[in-house]
Amino acid sequence: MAEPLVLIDTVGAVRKLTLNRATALNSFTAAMHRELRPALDAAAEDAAVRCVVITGAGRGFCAGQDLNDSDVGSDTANLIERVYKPLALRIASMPVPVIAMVNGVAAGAGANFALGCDFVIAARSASFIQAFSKIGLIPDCGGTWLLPRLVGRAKAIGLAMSGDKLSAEDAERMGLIWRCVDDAALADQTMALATKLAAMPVKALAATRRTIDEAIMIGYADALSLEARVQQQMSAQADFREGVAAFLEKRAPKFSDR
Ligand code: T3D
Repeated sequence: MAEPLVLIDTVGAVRKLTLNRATALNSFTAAMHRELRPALDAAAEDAAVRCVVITGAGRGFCAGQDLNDSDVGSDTANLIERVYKPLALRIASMPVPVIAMVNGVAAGAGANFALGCDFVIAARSASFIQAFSKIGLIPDCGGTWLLPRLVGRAKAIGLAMSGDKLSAEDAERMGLIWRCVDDAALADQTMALATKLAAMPVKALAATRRTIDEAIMIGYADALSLEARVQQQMSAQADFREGVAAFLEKRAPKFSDR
């Protein structure tokens, strides 16, 4: 039987998805997308999952679209509408925090797939490449939206036009990613963060992501009103009552909403 193209592991409340095409640096094929989307949907639907970690097998994270796949260049708008847009939106709408554990090179759509996650933790030896310009394309999988928001227009244009490799250290310094850590510490530090997030009120964490993303696009007064509406919803959840009760009773909270 062929090996799965996405390995699925569960450790406590953390679901780990590993892109598994190491010989091609885990570049995306139609077949891999057919496994990845259902794996993300299953994690979203499983009430026991409270954090998702995505990583790559072997020495790479993901080299973007597999340039050998039959999909390439035939009907690109259709490919993006059918595959990359739903993938980016799936990550952005996950009901729990998502961490990209970037173990090696992340290029093209693979880089932007990682950058769309809530946290990017990268090994010191990893790198990020907006490889699109080298083959006459523009950043996709959310890159044109994400890059200027993460690092500002000047750096976004520089990264996207040059297609230069950015080290994990520089990515952290630039504010493109959350953390760069020693290679040997990557798995442990990622799992420590994932376990911590999984024990937090994840419904509020997902609402935090949604509200920040929306607030970026609206005026100050509208953002304040949006905060009022979302906070109203959050304060009606069991997690809020539990958080306040735990604080007052000087005990650790036990959150359960999703
Ligand atoms: O129509 C559309 O396609 C629109 C959609 C676009 C979305 C996109 O993601 S476009 C961007 C696609 N990705 C790239 O252009 C990156 C291509 N890869 C590279 O530039 C380099 O591989 C890296 C800089 C990422 C890593 O370089 P290096 O020297 O560490 O590794 P390598 O030797 O180049 O790659 C190792 C193997 O992976 C190699 O196979 P081999 O020779 O050992 O059999 C290489 O061909 C394969 N590989 C790497 N990236 C891809 C790939 N095979 C297919 N597609 C890839 N994207």
